[in-house]
This record gives sequence, C-alpha cells and structure tokens, in this order.
Amino acid sequence: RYSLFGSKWPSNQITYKVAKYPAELSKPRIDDVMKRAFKVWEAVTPLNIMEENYGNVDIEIKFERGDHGDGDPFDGRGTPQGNTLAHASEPNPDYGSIVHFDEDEPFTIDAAGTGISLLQVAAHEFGHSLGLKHSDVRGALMYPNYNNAYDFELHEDDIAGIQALY
Ligand code: TQI
Ligand code: CA
Ligand code: ZN
Repeated sequence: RYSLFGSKWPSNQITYKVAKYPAELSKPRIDDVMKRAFKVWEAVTPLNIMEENYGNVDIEIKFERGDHGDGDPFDGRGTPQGNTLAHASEPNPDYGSIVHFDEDEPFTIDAAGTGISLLQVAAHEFGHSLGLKHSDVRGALMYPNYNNAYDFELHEDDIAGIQALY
C-alpha cells in the first residue's frame, strides 16, 4: 500500500523552478522533462503545477554533486542499487520543498537502455514532493526500486495515494 508523509500543499496551484541546471544536458530539454514528470501526477489529480522563473516557488529543483550543503551529500556515480540518484523533501508550505538530482549520475532523457531515466527519477521524486512516501506495492512508481523502464506508468496504488491527498 502507499504511504503518506502527512503534509500536503494547501492549494492545487503549485509552482516550481529549476534553480540549478546540470552542465551536460540542455536547459530546454531539462525543462521539458520536469514538465512531463509533473504531468504524470497532474493527469490523475486537480493539481496545476507551473514553472515560475522568478520569486519564491513551492518546489525548488537543483542538480548538485557531492556535498552540497544540505547535510545529505551525494555519493557520485554508481549502480542504481545502493546509490543515491536524487532526494526530495516532503511538502512544506511555509518554507518550500527541494528536489536535488545527483549531477554525477548518467541521466538520460530519451534513450532507454544505458543511463538512468531522468523522467522516471523525477516523477518518483515529485511524488515525494507532493506528499507520498514509499509504497510496498511492487510495480508502483513509489516502490523504492529503480526500474529502467522508459515507458513507465503510474500504478493504481500511486493513483490511490495521490488522490488521497488531492
Ligand atoms: N533516493 C531516495 C528516494 O528518493 C531518497 C529517499 C530515501 C527518500 N527514503 C526516502 C526520499 C523517503 C523521500 C522519502 O527514494 S534514491 C528511487 C527508487 C532514488 C530511488 O536516489 O535512492 C528512485 C531516487 F528507489 F525508487 F528507484 C529515485 Cl525512482
Ligand atoms: Ca549517486
Ligand atoms: Zn523514494
């Protein structure tokens, strides 16, 4: 079953920005993947999640490497198991939330096979940012095991979880 942090965004209008881009992938392509990853959740809820390039936003996204000052350093490039790809904080309407991606990982945007699907990892992290913890349902996006599926879909358990919140 899905599991919830216990906090959520009070409005269905949620804003985000990419405050730090990686060197390797082009900015418009990153923006496009982030939009698609949020759309995965928007499609099954009344949420409207918008990119906002100035001012304060609800969810701040950064690509970082190693120790990046938040007490939870990244560990460089490694295998998907036993290695951190990204992390996210739970919804915090007062201070905002963060999603960080480990810039040392070989994220890919289109190609299946080699590399790690940025879309899949982003959609998983955004699930955390919206209030979902891990699910124990195998095959759920929020199940804590990376599966290199280029065409992933939300599991009914992910949908039940997010719809319990929004
Ligand atoms: N990062 C962990 C994750 O996002 C960080 C984490 C562990 C975490 N426990 C948490 C974040 C509880 C919020 C709440 O799960 S990760 C996957 C997996 C990771 C893992 O880099 O290990 C994905 C990132 F396991 F689901 F495949 C993305 Cl998709
Ligand atoms: Ca890593
Ligand atoms: Zn997770």
